[in-house]
Amino acid sequence: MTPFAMTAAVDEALDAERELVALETSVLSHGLPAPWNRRAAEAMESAVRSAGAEPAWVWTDAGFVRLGATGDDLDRLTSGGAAKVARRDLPIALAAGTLGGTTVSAAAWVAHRMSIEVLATGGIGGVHPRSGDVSADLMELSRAPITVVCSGPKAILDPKATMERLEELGVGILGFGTDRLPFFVVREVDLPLEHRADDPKEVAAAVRARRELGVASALVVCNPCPAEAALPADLVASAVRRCTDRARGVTGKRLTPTLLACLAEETEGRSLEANLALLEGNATLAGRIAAHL
Ligand code: PSU
Ligand code: MN
Repeated sequence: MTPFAMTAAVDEALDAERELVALETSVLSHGLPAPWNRRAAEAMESAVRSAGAEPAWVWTDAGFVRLGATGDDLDRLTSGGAAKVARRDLPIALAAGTLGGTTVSAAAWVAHRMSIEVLATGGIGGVHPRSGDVSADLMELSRAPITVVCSGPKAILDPKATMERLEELGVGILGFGTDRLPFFVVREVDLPLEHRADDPKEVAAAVRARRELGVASALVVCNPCPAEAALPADLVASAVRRCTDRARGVTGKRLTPTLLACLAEETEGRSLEANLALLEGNATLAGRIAAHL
């Protein structure tokens, strides 16, 4: 029996070879509080569909890796009871029947396994300042030949150290409409990007070239947070400094969700507005790239 279970919509899209966009679900289960997570889910789904592709939420439940989610499924994923499932946790979560939200590392692995080429998220994981914590997203991006549309690394991370790791791991980076690194809720920071695309078609061409070459690492498309929702870099930097202090002693999987919750508190909810806006923007761009493949 296959360990994958899909909704009818995802099944039909796969059968008809219609383009799909994989969506990680740990942003729903751990990255955003209610009701923001449910709103993000709806906004991302309609964004992918409007762009001409089918959304495929990646999650685990009752012994299956699930692709696609109904409204009831999304209610369960956003109501606080789900585990955070990284790639290494997938077999264990399956065996235990865990309800789980997948991180980028797990969703990237599943997307590649199911031949889905594009994945959308908010911000990828990376190198945390001081604690020595490094997200499993980075290693997985080095061996999942997919395209991840994000707004750069999450603003709770060390952007420079994260970019150095991505270079070492051979992960391709494309700025979308920018020459500088998008930094999650901050539109961009002063780190130059070598490569830029201004049109989904250009990204699709790079995806096809990667496919033809058989290069095994991911292409990360860094799409800046919409200007009207983005936060000033200095405001976020000082909030993150306070949060990093407040989160001292928090380890493992809880670190990123703890820092994101703290960032929301320290910015009086503005980081949530920005997170929602960039998730929607990334889902749209992912759908448009997929539609060009
Ligand atoms: N993007 C968001 N919010 C999130 C995440 C991404 O806007 O919460 C999630 C992704 O699932 C990413 C995870 O893979 O955070 C990183 O967690 P960690 O640092 O523990 O690897
Ligand atoms: Mn970690």
